[in-house]
Amino acid sequence: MDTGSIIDLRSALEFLASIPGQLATTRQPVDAHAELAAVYRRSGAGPALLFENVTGFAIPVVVGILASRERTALLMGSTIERLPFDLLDALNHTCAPVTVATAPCQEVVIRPPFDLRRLIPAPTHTLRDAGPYITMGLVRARDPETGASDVTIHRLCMQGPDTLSIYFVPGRHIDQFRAKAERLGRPLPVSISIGLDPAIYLASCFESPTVPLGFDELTVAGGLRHRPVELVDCVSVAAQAIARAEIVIEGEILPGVRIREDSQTLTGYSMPEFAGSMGAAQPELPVVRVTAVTHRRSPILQTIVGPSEEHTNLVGIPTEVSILRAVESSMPGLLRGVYSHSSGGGKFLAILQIGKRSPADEGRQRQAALTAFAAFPDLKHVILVDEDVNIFDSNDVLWAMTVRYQGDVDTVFIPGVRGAALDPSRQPDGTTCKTIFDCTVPFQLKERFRRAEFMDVDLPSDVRL
Ligand SMILES: [Mn+2]
Repeated sequence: MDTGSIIDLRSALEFLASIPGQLATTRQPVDAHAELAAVYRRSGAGPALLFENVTGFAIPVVVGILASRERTALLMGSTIERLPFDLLDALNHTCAPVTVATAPCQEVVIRPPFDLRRLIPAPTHTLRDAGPYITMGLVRARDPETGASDVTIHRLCMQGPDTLSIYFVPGRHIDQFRAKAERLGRPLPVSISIGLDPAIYLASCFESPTVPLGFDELTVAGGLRHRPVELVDCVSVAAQAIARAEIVIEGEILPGVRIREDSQTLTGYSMPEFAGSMGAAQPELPVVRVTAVTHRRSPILQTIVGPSEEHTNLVGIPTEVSILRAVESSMPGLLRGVYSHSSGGGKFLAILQIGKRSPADEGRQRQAALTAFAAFPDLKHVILVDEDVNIFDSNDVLWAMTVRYQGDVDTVFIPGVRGAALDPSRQPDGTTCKTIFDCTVPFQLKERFRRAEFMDVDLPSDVRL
């Protein structure tokens, strides 16, 4: 199979099933309440894991489709190293979505009354979570003033039979649409598409300023697949959903209505967050009133268990593209590779592989780091290494930091800069110190720092690794 056959979640699962070690399936019964997430964590989050028998539900649940960089690369028809370069190409060659008249996601239509909590096996991740969460719900809405469309993944907690809370990190585009609608006293129609071609999820995770307000991220998914994403009109609201989604929740974000995120449990917690700790429950969240649920025949619920490599890939790979694009446009050819390291959840730490070509490139590596901070405002630490360092191997990066770096002259502090809201170590006023660790060799000294080079040979046929 090749990636040309991937048009939705189920074709992606078929693709993964054809590659050893990428998809595991269990038929043992598992409870969506705290157990499913725990089993996935216990599995080591290696292969994607399909739970076929979720207690009390007819719908299976799949976790971890994008939980390894290698698998993500395979699904995009790319490689671990090429991923940000190929995504940048998609960003430069976008393809707009099209609307289709009939869609697989509407093979089954469920109208009120219903109870979401009995319909969809959304996992509760830990015993202290605020409730069952839809974590891979791609929310799509239109700007009530300009008509521009946006897609983003937001955490959605089931609060009642037809009620979801929706959490927006401040500044997110659909929250701006919601605020505009609220000022007009109107609800904001939304579709929530679940279980998608992984290219759609990856493209939806681009952030400003790379994709400004009014930029439809689905055009990047179309660029990645060289084929437009198909949309369909919702059956109950003025919104559009992903036509080949497994499940679609239709609804409206109500104006002037708020709910406490942990209103059902009062634990003070929401769910595990990407930086590794339990998230605080938000005191007041907007509310989605669900107007219909549509799905394919035999649908599959896709979910993500965090904090995990899956978060890192979803957030980090688009971050790499933002950095790559900015550095490429000002200093073409200098940046050989970029990795948004998982220790920063794909947001806080970037490793830049720099290829100095002449004495004139000396110092451009630090300019590249400054450019990276501008391209992605949440970025906190940048480690600069040479082209002979494997940026995906933390041992190799620490080797460069140990033998090619002097703390007093190769560290650049940029104190008092506004930092990421979710960085636990930021100052009380929200500022942070951005730091550049320049572990590159001065151009003039490159010969002296040459790594040992061994001959390129094949292994003896009786040596098994
Ligand atoms: Mn956007």
